Amino acid sequence: MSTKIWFDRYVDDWLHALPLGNGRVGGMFFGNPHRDVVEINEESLWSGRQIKETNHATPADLARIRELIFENRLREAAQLSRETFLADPPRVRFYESFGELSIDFADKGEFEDYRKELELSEAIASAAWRKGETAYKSECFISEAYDILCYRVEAKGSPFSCAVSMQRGQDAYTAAVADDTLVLNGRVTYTPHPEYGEGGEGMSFGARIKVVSDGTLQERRDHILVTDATYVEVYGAFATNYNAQKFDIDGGKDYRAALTACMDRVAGASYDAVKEAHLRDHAGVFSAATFELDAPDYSGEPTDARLSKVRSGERSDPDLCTLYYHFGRYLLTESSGKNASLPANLQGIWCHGFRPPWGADYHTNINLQMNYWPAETGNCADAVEPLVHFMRMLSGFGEQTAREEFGARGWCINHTTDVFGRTGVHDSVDCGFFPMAGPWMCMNLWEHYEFSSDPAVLREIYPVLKGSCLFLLDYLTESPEGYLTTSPSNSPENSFYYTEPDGQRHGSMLTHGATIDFEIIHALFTRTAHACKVLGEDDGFADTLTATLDRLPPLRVSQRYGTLCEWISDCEEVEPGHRHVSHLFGLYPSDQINETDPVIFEAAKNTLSRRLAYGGEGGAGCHSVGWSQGWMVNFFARFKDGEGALARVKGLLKNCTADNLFDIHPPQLFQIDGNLGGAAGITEMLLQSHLGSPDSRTVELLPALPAEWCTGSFRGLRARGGFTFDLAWKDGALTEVTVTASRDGILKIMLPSAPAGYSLSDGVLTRPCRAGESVRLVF
Ligand code: FUC
Repeated sequence: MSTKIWFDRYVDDWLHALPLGNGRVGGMFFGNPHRDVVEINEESLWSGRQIKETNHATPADLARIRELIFENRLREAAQLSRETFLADPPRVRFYESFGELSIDFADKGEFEDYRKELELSEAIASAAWRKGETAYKSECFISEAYDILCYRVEAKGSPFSCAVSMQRGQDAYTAAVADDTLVLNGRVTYTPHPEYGEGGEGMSFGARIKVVSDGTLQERRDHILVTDATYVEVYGAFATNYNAQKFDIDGGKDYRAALTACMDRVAGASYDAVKEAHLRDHAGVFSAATFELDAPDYSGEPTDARLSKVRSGERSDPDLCTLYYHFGRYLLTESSGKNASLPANLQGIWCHGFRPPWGADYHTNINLQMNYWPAETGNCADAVEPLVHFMRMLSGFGEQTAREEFGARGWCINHTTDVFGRTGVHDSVDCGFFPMAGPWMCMNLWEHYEFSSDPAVLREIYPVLKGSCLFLLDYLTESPEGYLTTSPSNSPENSFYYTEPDGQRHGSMLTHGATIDFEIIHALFTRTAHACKVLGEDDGFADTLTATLDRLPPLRVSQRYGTLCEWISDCEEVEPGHRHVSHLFGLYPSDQINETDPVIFEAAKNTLSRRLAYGGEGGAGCHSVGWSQGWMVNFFARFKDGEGALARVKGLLKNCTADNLFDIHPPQLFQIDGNLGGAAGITEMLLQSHLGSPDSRTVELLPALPAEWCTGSFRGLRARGGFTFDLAWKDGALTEVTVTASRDGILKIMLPSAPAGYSLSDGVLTRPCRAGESVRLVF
């Protein structure tokens, strides 16, 4: 089982650096023997501040836009949407790097015997090298308990000298305030821009850096000079005056006091004690879910070399899949678990510089949702808590957007948002008009409940679910086809051809009734109706939701392509290999499309084959975009097609993975969703629990096991209903299963044969379980 990413050469590239995090503070460890760097991030450090975004939309505009859409005058509809609904400013601002902590070694001589690694089970990155007769070793971790970054370098041979500094490169000032202490203070400044709005001064932020060494320490203007040392320890604390309870900068928040408190806390502890506490805390997080395959062990080869052999097709390396899984789960726990108060953005918490791709914002037409897919199955549900908070906050901000722009009750958000609560239509009306983002996000919250089966979780999320349903009830409108429909609508970022009344043919994203909308509504309404039952409230509301479902258009098979129709009409696709496969939402993450309806299930298979046939590598087709490949692993797993799913895992590794295993979106941009969607897909290949209804789900074990994974084990896989599974299998067949129930419930497992001492009814083992009980099944 590989749990280490490692290299035997130094490459000065952020995509060769190794990520560390405690949920709130992130670091990218470079391990550079000449000038070592840890690029620092802090989850809340964004440019901008809370603003009231303006637009001119009224419910009357919405009515007119709908008329135009129903008359197929989509260009006019888009124009009016742009004039009325597009927010001012139209874009959200950016998540930013905090700056660079650097350890600049005086000796710039040649180095040899280089090695750099990240041990995922420890969350410690380290590097080792030799300069002449002197052997160096550096290491870095970010403590949860002390909320502090710790770096240590030591030399065996001759003593060394170095300069320790923390620089941001803009809007901050670093000063040495004692022989062992640096202070950085800054205020985010941002410039006016027609797309991003007014310029101004944003949040205040700061760092304290403390240096400990057996050498001589001297303060210099903006750095600490260390001479004659055999070891140097650096402690870094980082904070801003952002307040996640307000979704805004908080003038009353004294981030300097927080930094001092951090430093005081660590001052009384030795490096070893802080490290020990870190190892202990992290061991619990890591060991909650581990995946092992009986496969050749290539862990003695550097990770980039292993990856390049998989890329070239020289070797299949199943054990690399286990490393990819552990890394995906690690990225989620280190960016959203532990001390996090904000959810993982497009890059988790790791970003380079001040203008990361897509601002490293929150995209909510697939990306933020996908980030959390591995959390429940992968036994790290705590990492979902920041998302629950985020959604509760956003639902408050989204009430105004729902009321003023849509004339609707409840709340809504569209396809992007930030840490300041923006909920309007952003970027462009084509893809930006996506009020289905909120209902879709509710699915993540629902899974948080259904996997735990904890009514307290349901009680907490219910108002968010209900508000989203209220919005949809008001947003749905009668369509010319005689159904209730969403309008405007788009099937995220995909276009179809249509003909305007004047006979001109065009492509458009804007439409009414994209298939995904109805699948999302189906998922949300059925679950919310169930929630009413569990909580024993809002009976009438549940009835309204159920009755509304009957008036939605059904899923349909395209006469043109034999696929599932992506839109309400059987349109011609502009880009058949598009990266979004939104109309398969009902297959995964939802459960509406499954083998109980073979016609629709077959059409879903055709949909995926067609996407893949046209999705060519290069450009932004489905083969080149990590998150798209990651989603497809889950689709194939739901088709119970292990080889298809593995092919997509390999597609991820071959086409969409950087040397440090970061997921890549073309052109060479890190985007964390592929890592996380891929990790979710891997667990979906091993265990599924979506069949049935929230009342009663049936677990399937090894539903999509490829031949290369025929022997292995997984500890800590979670299923809906509060069950945790340890599985072992050999030659494709289960050998042993241990299920632990966290709550009283009925366990139902579909099995090919009865385990010793049990019998099956229709291939299903049914057994009531008490909370805390473990059941061992031997085959
Ligand atoms: C969605 C995708 C893009 C990209 C962006 C951040 O809009 O269509 O491919 O992932 O989010």
